[in-house]
Amino acid sequence: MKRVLYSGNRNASSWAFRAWLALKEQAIDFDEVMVDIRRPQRWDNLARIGEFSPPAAVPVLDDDGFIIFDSMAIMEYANEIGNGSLLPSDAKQRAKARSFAAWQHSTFGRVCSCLFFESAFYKEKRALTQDEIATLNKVYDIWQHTIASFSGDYLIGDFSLADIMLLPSVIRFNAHYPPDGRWPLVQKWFEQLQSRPFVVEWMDEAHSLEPIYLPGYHNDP
Ligand SMILES: N[C@@H](CCC(=O)N[C@@H](CS)C(=O)NCC(=O)O)C(=O)O
Repeated sequence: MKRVLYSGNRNASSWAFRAWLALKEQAIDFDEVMVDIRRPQRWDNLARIGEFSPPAAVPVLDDDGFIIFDSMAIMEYANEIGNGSLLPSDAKQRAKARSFAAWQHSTFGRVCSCLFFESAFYKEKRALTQDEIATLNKVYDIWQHTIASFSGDYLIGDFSLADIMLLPSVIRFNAHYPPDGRWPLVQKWFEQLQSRPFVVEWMDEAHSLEPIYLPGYHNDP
């Protein structure tokens, strides 16, 4: 029995981070193959992934020859073969956790899209525009309200797939515009999330790497 996660660079692959973290949090054994997704080797490396996984992207989980692709599917699978604790037992709460996870998986990347995951590791961060600040204020309001309505330490009560899905956004936003005292529950949530041991493990490695500079950060918007 061999389980292999094809993952990506710690300071670039936010989708691999999510799959990796869900597996780790569920104490599931796996080996990891790091796929270098930096340009220009990215294209050859991902083409090799495409030989066994249709989207030719990471993450991919090879579970004893059975291929599961896409971060969301791997996270759900980790929860199902683990102890199931990453989704709330209450149906409405579970639906809300899935709502936030699905939003991140579909269109939430458009929120301050120039603050990509890689930029969280840049030595010099740029100042945000007024539009970006207004957008993040709204996002922090939504998160504050959501945390308050479930009265737990995480977004939807206990630690869940919603937290894992949102974590890379938490990291990129926090690196540029940490929540202040207007959002005390968001501040606490950010601290709790970022101090989880496996998150610290990934982030320590990410910070030790040479930053990956991408166009569009300093010029935009
Ligand atoms: N929806 C996919 C997105 C995966 C994805 O975009 N992965 C990036 C690396 S973090 C990648 O491999 N991209 C390849 C490409 O865009 O061609 C998932 O959730 O796993």
